[in-house]
Amino acid sequence: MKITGARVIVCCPGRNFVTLKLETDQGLTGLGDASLNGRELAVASYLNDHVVPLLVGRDATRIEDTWQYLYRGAYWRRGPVTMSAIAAVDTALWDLKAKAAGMPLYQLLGGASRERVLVYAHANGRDIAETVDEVQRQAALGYRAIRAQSGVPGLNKVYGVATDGKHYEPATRGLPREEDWDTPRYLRHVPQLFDAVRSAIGWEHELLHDVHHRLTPIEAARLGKDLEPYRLFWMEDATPAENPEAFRLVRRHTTTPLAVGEIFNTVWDCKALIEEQLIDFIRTTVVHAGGLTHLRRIADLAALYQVRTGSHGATDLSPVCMGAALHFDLWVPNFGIQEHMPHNEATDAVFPHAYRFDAGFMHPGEAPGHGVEIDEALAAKYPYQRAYLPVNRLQRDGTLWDW
Ligand code: EZ4
Ligand code: CO
Repeated sequence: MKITGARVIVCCPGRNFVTLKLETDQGLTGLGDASLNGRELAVASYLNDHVVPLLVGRDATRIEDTWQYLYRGAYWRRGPVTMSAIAAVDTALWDLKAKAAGMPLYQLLGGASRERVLVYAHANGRDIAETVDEVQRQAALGYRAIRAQSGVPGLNKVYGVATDGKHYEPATRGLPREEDWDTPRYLRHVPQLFDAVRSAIGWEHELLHDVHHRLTPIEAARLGKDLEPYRLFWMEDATPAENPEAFRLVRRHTTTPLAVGEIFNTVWDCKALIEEQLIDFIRTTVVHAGGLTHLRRIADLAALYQVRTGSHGATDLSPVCMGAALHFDLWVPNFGIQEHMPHNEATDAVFPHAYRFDAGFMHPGEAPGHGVEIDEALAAKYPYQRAYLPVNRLQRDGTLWDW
């Protein structure tokens, strides 16, 4: 099976998605997600200008060799743009191979390790009362695991909290929005939030929280300790992870489980954190960590240290990524949980898919391949719109902070 064509499709059914479509001499097509929030066109160019010319004429069945060719063969390694582009090719090749075999992709990975995939929902509100209501609403929808985020008194815009009282979507059209931040206010507030949530919902549901890289290691240690009574499933991105040693300090002080990795691109970003057992969940995802071929390598390293997977699954990863991720999740032996934010109706219409939600769990479906397609005519009705993620500044003096 030879690759005869490769096309990059950029569309914006509410937010921007970059999709790679491979065509073959057998008439089969394969899809891969290449979306990188706020830097979409860089990946589209990397693919169009540098990768597509390498693909045409290649043997589509040589997934591993193509991965190595694009990674080692580029000389320039790693980074989110490179690894998202490689991921798109890799995902499309797995899709093709599974379609050629007439099997759902999870069968090629080794078959199902479980019946269904545990997912967690997002609940957010402008204050604690609103968040508690939203947690209860998500529980009523059937979710067993729920991430809770709330506005912080005295701060205008906080990560994870919708401004319109609906779904949280961080990217905004035009130039980046500015948010403000104050660590002492946040640290006082979050334990109160989880106290209220546990009082309202009890102990049957798993609860999660995303710190979104805002704390220093000792502050993260403090928050982890303060949250111990509420038995979180995880505390996410408690401190930036460029310096993995920072997590030693957090780990030394708290038994709250730690999750990291949604912005990691390769196993090298994870290596020290996993080998030193500084984290409990690795959040690398198909699109930003080099595709299924590389994600599998990360998961296998993690398994040696009882670190489980918890892949990123925000709405800025397209349904193509979600479909591929669910096949991975159904197979991967050391599965932990999968993030799930439902896409809007327009996105679901552009990307028809076989995956489904039922009572707190998802399943990738039995369609051959990863089970996600693109309606190109519909996608063409939603052209690219410039959009950025927000930036964050300290309320006190305007210093640029981690968003
Ligand atoms: O900020 O996907 O856990 N989920 C997250 C997301 C990320 C966005 C960035 O594009 O942290 O909301
Ligand atoms: Co996150």
